[in-house]
Amino acid sequence: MNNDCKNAIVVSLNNDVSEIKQLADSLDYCVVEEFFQRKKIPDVNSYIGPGKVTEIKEFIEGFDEDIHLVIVDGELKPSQWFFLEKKLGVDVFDRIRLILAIFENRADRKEAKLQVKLAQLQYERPFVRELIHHARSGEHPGLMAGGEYQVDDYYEMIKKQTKKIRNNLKKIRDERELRRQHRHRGGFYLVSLAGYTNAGKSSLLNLLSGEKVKVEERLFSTLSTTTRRLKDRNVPILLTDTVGFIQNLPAIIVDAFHSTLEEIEVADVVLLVVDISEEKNIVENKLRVSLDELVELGATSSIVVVCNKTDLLTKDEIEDRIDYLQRNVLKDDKKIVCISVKNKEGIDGLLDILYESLPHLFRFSIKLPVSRESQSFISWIYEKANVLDISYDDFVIVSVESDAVVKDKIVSRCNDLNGLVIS
Ligand SMILES: Nc1nc2c(ncn2[C@@H]2O[C@H](COP(=O)(O)OP(=O)(O)OP(=O)(O)O)[C@@H](O)[C@H]2O)c(=O)[nH]1
Ligand SMILES: [Mg+2]
Repeated sequence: MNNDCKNAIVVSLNNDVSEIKQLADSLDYCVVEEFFQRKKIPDVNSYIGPGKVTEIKEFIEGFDEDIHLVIVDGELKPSQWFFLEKKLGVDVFDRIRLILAIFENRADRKEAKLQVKLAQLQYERPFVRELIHHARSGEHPGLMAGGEYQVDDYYEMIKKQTKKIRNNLKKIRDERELRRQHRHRGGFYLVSLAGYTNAGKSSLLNLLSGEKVKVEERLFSTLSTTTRRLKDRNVPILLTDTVGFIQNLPAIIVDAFHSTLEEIEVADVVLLVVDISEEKNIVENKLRVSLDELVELGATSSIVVVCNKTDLLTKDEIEDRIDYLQRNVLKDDKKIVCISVKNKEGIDGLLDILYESLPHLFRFSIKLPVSRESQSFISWIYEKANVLDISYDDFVIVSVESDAVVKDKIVSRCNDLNGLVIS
């Protein structure tokens, strides 16, 4: 056991606590005991039921070390959270509070810090309301055991801070949008790495770009997007690493991280990275969660499913899993490729599929009369397409690279202006 870790207890209404334990571990908590409550519907007052509360309280009192945290694998209502903390006398986190604490711990850059803060404020609002209620009835002196603020003031402060953070994030988001447009116009294809946390997205970014983004066994190592140019081959591609998905990713996190996740929405191709080495049903579940998340985010571009960590399986196991995923989850309408970032296997195959999946670009030239209308049309072309060359003489000749939709628009407007498409 890791001596630096703090002791925690997990309580769950499901049988499978592996993910919540991994989340606890990511925050340096050692789970010293697991409690299961076989209830279909959570108890109104305590979520886990009064008998389980007593059982846990007795365990905490009888344990020869301090228990620092009780983690409830579910979503607590503020009243249930208040009830449990009061009864058990230790901090109680539900799944969202735990994920938020991990995000807080990982946030490195300014944007990620603001995004986490925003999600925390959103999360805390109903809890503060609960505390106000108890403070008014004399049951609770201050807030979150701190008591520095009067609860009413704190509630007001949350509202003000939320507004300020939203404004700051909007500025960062606008800058990101400008940068993205600039890159697209510069002729770069945008490719995003998406997928469940710990699948190997950052490892793949590092391998494909020669970068050294942080790679860890722990969940949610990446909270800030990193964009790097893909090395090898001549196609200009920018790869973006993104925040990992998790089952029931709290809506407040999706909301707060919207601008970062937008990188997935606007990508020309999404590489959906999957850890194929886990148990078959876990791989299936995580793939489903990830695909649903992509639909939620409105990622309509082509998706390539990249099954990573093949080094941990035999050839037969890999074939069996791919066959299973194709038949049960993907239904043959998605491209799939197997790789091992660790052993650098399958990377050429991945790049081939990636290049095939990029939206096809057309190169052509148009000849326009010199006029004010042509000038404003050329400005429009600069905004929508990649201008490769432009020359002025008796006519203006513009060489352009664009996708099919923009090409159709350019040709049609060129004809309206009595111009010519020359190649
Ligand atoms: N065996 C094996 N391990 C791998 C491979 N690729 C990545 N890993 C390991 O998987 C773990 C997670 O890798 P990351 O690249 O941090 O995963 P991620 O998807 O970026 O994770 P988050 O940022 O947390 O969402 C690390 O311990 C990596 O060393 C692989 O091909 N084989
Ligand atoms: Mg990562």
